[in-house]
Amino acid sequence: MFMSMMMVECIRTVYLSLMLLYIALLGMTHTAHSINPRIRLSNKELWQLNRTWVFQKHGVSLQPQTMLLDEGHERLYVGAKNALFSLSLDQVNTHHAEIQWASTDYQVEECLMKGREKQECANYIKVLQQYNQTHLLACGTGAFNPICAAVRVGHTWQDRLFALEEESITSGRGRSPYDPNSSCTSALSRGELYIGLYTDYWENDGALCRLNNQTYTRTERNDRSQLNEPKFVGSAVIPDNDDRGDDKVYFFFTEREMDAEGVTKAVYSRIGRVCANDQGGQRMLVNRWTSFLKTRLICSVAGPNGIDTHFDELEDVFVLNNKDEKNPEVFCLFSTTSTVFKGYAVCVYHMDDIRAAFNGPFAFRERPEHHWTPYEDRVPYPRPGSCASKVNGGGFSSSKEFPDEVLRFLRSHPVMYNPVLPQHHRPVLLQTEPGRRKLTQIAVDRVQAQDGHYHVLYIGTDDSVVLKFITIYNKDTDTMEEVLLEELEVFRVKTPVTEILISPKRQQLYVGSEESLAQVRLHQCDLYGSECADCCLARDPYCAWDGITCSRYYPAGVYPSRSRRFRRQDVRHGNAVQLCNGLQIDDEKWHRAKDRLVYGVESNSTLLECVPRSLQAKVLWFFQKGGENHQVQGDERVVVTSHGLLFLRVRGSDAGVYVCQTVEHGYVHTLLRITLHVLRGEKVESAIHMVNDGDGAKAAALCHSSMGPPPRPSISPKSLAPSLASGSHSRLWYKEFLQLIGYGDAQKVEEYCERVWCSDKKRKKTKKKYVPLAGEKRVKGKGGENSHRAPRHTLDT
Ligand SMILES: *[C@@H]1O[C@H](CO)[C@@H](O)[C@H](O)[C@H]1NC(C)=O
Ligand SMILES: *[C@@H]1O[C@H](CO)[C@@H](O)[C@H](O)[C@H]1NC(C)=O
Ligand SMILES: *[C@@H]1O[C@H](CO)[C@@H](O)[C@H](O)[C@H]1NC(C)=O
Ligand SMILES: *[C@@H]1O[C@H](CO)[C@@H](O)[C@H](O)[C@H]1NC(C)=O
Ligand SMILES: CC(=O)N[C@H]1CO[C@H](CO)[C@@H](O)[C@@H]1O
Repeated sequence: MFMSMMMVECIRTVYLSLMLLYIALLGMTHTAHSINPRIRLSNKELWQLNRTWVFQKHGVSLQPQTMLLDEGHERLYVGAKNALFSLSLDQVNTHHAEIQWASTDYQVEECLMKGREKQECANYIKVLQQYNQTHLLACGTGAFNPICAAVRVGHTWQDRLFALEEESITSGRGRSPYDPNSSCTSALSRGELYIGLYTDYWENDGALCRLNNQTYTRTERNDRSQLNEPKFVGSAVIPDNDDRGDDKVYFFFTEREMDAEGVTKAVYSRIGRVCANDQGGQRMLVNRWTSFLKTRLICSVAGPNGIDTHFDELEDVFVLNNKDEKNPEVFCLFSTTSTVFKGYAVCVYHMDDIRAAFNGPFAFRERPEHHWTPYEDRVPYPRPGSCASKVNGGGFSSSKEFPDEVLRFLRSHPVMYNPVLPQHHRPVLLQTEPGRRKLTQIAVDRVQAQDGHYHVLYIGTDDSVVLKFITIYNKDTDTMEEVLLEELEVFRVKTPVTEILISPKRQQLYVGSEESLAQVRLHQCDLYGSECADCCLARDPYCAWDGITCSRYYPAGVYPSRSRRFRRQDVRHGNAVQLCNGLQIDDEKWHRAKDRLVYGVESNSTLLECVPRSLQAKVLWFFQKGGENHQVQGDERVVVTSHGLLFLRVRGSDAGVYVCQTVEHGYVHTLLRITLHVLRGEKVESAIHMVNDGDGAKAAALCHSSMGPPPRPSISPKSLAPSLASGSHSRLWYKEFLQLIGYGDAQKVEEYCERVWCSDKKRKKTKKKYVPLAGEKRVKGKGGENSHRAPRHTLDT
């Protein structure tokens, strides 16, 4: 009885703390960030805009596990199931080369006999590194029997080489995991492979290793204080100073913290490091790291009541290289470890802070049940974790000469006391809405804009999408602003993004998934709109208003001086009012607003469409009466929807002029003026009868006069002009009209029009290649799926 009450109490506490966590997340110091991207592009739209290319093996799932960018050879290498591909960086779907590297029948047979699934018994490439100028190193699972080989790529791209060196095939044990699904990370520097992986069949031995031709160095086997159920996420070789002997290898991983009973509990994200030249010890720690240290990576947000919410599950790492190769910026994508609540955060770490943590106090605890404290006694010399290098006095030519005392200390103190805190002590990006998509991958570009440089974050999701963000830190308020610039659906079929590589040189993104590999251009400035305000409001650091269009921004020297004078860009504030208002006077703006005529039928529903290009703009409606504008607030009869103003039952008194305005960052834009005419019910009835009775001659005449291009947007003054016989869009007029008055479903109307009015040939003539614009979406028609492709936004193009 007592026990069960305790249980209930315990569950309640857990529940309460989850609630608190959630509330804390809601009340965080981030400024309100819009959920909508400024532009959302479907996969189809990306294609129509020529912004993407896709590499796919028809009928075969690609299952890329590794991707490697080789700007020197202008190729993208992809390690897949039983195959390696070399793709053109220009256009991934052209001129590809392929190496088939399957396991032998015997190996597959053996794998199946071990009780493995057919799917697993194949050679999945898990390691792909540039070995030297002419060769790659490739390692695969080899149907649970890892193998490695050298791949010849030639000196330059002109060699057009891509071939496996058959004689170089060797065992890949310790260089590739056995299981295709196993986590694994590797880096290659000066002929040495640094790798984090599970080295054994049963996935018991997680290790960080260095391998070359002759030697290997690794973490201790079965030592949970070094690694405990690690998940390997990333790795990088980063120099400390100009002495190569001081180069460090950093590993990013998660592991479980052990409690007093040795029972594993919470997951932590870690950064671990070793000296690149660590040769292991001489008498002790033979073939073991003499320099391995690790510490915790913190990515958390402070709640209003002092309870921090931690993002402890490291999902992906991106090391953004700098001109100063010693100081790249490290971007980490985290999620929460809670199974109830999923939130995501991106934190940025500076090398100064990382080094400071490793140079700080070692962590120490008397017994496992005690708390960690900073170790305050004497630390032996040379300081444990330092490298055998000239910079460190040059007293040791190799780690084999380190005193036993140093090695013993290092083995008993592998953890640093200070964690690494992120820049600004907070995430730069936060996604806390439960039920949203999962975030899987990150890549980052550094972009120079007029008002400074920005990090553009590309984040892959589990549903085929790449999100393009910038984040802006406000020093005065100590807050972070996230701007979601674009949401790109890079794959046609919903699938998780498994890898993102970026080529700043080519301004391209290479995105991998199980099925295929997509290449996507980083920006398409003209999509933001054709006016200065559209461009400024977009706040895309790649883009600026050049006086004529929204186009690529180049920092200096590229523009002729004349056009630089007209250049407008304000990434930080998106202040279009200030930047663009001089360019068009208000009066002129008024006249630029399009006029529309819309017919409604008394007591029936009518939609006044107005969809701004920007999904972030707020739409306001005004009704003009007696020379004044009255804002339409909406009620149970008149609803302000995201597609426009919807009258559920039109009344005669609704007739008049409606103005659709958008407000974004204080910038007011009048998009449309719609004049609504309300028709009396009986008149319409007779019109329908005319159509139903099949006034063939008249209908045919209408068809012949409807050879013009499809009007856009669909409900335009012209297409709705009541002058039936003379209108150049009569057929469309009829279609719209019939739909408008709620005649059957759209499909029927379409069929009816086809049958009665138009031959196929004529219809083809009227078809024009149609490129949809951002923010454009299809809506459901009144009677089910709307089959016509009416553009649903009404900005001038
Ligand atoms: C895309 O490319 C094709 C062929 O190269 C071209 O015909 C088409 O106009 C392009 N579309 C756009 C939107 O640029
Ligand atoms: C990886 O694991 C998932 C789920 O656990 C499974 O569906 C998939 O087939 C595995 N992949 C391979 C290549 O074994
Ligand atoms: C690169 O490595 C391969 C394999 O070890 C070797 O055969 C080749 O000569 C090396 N190439 C260069 C340019 O060093
Ligand atoms: C491996 O070592 C052998 C001799 O130990 C040497 O001849 C060969 O070139 C080395 N290969 C590489 C790839 O370093
Ligand atoms: C043209 C027309 O009047 N259509 C419909 C309008 O709404 C009434 C009542 O909802 C219907 O009876 C009409 O058919």
